[in-house]
Amino acid sequence: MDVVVAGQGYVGLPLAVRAAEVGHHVVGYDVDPDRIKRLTAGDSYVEDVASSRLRAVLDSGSYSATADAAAVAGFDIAVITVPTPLRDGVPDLSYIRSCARTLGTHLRPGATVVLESTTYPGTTEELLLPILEETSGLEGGVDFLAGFSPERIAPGNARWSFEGTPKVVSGIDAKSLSVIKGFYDSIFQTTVPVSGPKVAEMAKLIENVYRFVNISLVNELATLAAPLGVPIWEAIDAAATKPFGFMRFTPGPGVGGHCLPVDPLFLSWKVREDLGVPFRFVELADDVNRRMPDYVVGRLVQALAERHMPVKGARILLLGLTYKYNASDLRNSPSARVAELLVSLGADVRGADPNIPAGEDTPLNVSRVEASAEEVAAADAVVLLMDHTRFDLPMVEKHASYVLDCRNRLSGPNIETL
Ligand code: SAJ
Repeated sequence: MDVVVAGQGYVGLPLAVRAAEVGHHVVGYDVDPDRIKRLTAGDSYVEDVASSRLRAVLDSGSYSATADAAAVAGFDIAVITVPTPLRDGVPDLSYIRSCARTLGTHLRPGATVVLESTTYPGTTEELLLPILEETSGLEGGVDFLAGFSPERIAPGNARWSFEGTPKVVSGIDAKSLSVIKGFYDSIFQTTVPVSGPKVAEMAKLIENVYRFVNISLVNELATLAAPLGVPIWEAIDAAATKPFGFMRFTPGPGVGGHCLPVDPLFLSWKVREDLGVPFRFVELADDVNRRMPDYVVGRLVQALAERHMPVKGARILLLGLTYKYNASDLRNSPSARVAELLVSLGADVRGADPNIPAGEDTPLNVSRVEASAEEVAAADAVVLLMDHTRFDLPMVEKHASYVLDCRNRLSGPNIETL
């Protein structure tokens, strides 16, 4: 099929390249000219898409990248994979709107549009469809087809490949579902058809609300277990030996990323907006998770006080600045709030993260250092925020005078865990 994938980020690029590899003719459309320049040069900026794969589909002519909206004309199926961020707690669907208008102007009878961007239930039928109809003059379900299919990208997940992860698919009507399922059947090993877009939109949110709430549960447990004198990590590991009815989550300094702290709040916003009531689990989970950086700093101030050391002027080394294990992504990373609080308390804060390229500027107001024995030994306190494999943890144990270990990886007389 002639495919357009609108948005060539960590969701759109893997889909576009995979679709090209299985034989579709794919145009990767993105409004960012720098991205198009890199893609056209065969330089992938998405960790799960090797540049060699990108070059192969470019060379075969089955994939091309463009920022020119006119180049999307003539598509059989267009997939929207643009960001859906929160702006001050309110869903920002402006990228979906502008993309829908662009696709609508080139929509031909018989074509199909699929939304993949994570959003609240109702977006496909109440927001996307009307824009496509207004800009094309065509009627959804009659002249063109539409549906929703959530992304399940798990960056760096070695266990589940892109095409091996089951894909939920939906359509605004039976014909739409049939065509959309057929398209994804050509790419994914398993597709899961559901009765309509709202089911698919909600399924995705359930997946991430589930994680968000369960992570906040163990986070709150950690803040209660410490004063109760219960080693929470050991207790969780013991609970995790239950072979059924339990999934292990672990406490941390907070919940970062572009999925978990965002997607659940789309649902709680929609519930308040439409029903005028709170979605209490999500709002509570958000409150607990947001307070974890503050809890970490509180523990650190307490530990320094026990060592007769004011936090003002104390030299603090933060290890692990990105939001996820072995990932280079800083978005919504809890380290930013930890650093901000410590700087506001007058501490001398340094940060080390081998996953962030040396020259890359970080939004954190910390000076970037190497995780060297000298830096560890010179710190009045070390905070292990993210236990990347590239850290030499035995070295940290050996040289640190005190560590607040937020990932339960270290042991020794000067180590405290969250
Ligand atoms: N976190 C904890 N404790 C846990 C698990 C995670 O504190 O037990 C923290 C992490 O440190 C991180 C944040 O939560 O700061 C999010 O972690 P995550 O493992 O959920 O990673 P994400 O944000 O990349 O989530 C994505 C999601 N994928 C999609 O939305 C398609 C999520 O549904 C996946 O399960 C997850 O990737 C994954 O498993 O890789």
